[in-house]
Amino acid sequence: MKNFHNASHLLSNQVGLQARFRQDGYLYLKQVVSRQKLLALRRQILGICQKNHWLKPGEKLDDGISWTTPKVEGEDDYFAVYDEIQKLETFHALAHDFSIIRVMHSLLGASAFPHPLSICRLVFPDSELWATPPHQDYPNNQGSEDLYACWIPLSDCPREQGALEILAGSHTLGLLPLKYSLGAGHRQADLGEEAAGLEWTGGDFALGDILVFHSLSVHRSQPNSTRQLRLSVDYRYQAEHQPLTERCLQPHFGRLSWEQIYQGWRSSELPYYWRQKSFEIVPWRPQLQELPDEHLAEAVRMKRDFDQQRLALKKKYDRQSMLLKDTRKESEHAGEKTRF
Ligand SMILES: O=C(O)CCC(=O)C(=O)O
Repeated sequence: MKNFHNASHLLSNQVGLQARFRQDGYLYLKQVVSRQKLLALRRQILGICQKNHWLKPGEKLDDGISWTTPKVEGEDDYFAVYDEIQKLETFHALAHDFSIIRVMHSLLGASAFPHPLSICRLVFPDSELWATPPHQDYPNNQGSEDLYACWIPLSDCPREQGALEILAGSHTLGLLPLKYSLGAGHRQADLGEEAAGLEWTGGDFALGDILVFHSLSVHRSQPNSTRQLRLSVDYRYQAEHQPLTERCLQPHFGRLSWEQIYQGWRSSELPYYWRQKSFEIVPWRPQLQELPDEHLAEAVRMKRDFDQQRLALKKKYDRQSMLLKDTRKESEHAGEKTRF
């Protein structure tokens, strides 16, 4: 696979930055966002994961070592953690960080603003069937095609931890047909002949690096083959006076209201900031997310494989927990003996 082109040297060259983005459909920018801010957010999120018994007891919180059967979007256990993350002011505030806004201003003009729909991804090891499939963002957001995502890992994120990859130049292919997939969105782009000449590009991210990409750029992630949870956030930006759909103004998954999310926030400027922006709300087009009729058999097969794999994994993780409990009991017992 080709390595990302590092466009960091173009950060103060608007014409150059725009030309690179037009050519590749993405920008890989190194050391853009404050590592301290990202680390602080990471710790808040891992604190929530720890409270919900997702992390290995006795390990450093910052390492985020996973210790439970993989959870995936849509499950109650996943949402118990995710809803708490959605309430974090720092998580939503990061979308407005000047380090990112500056890049979006260069690409989209001075009116560029983030959608309030902010996304955090919690990607477990041992869940390769659920790795993000190749897809375009446009069918999930709709509105303006000039909608650019910013993907930010909340740690160093080498390829093997499931870093995002881009099919460079795929934004020029137009909207691709869909087929079923497990993983975020349950849909993947059906990459036809036209995509055959394009190359997947990727790389190892360091904390502070970002990936910006076009709503038609095909992207995917590798499975997470480390022991750590892969934490990342993704935000989307567009210029004012462009169309957008109502769902981009709602919290991700629509489980909480903004009132619930905003409780206890310190900033008075962040809540409902988008109400000061001008844009046209356009209807959602369900046909852009439709799957071919034949997808059902494939969907059932994939889900069955996933369920079987999870059952085996549950046994593995339950055994690990038992072993850890036994070891702890033994060392407590040994401690008691030496005290007497
Ligand atoms: O983080 C991931 O694995 C998926 C991210 C993604 O698909 C996106 O940002 O659009």
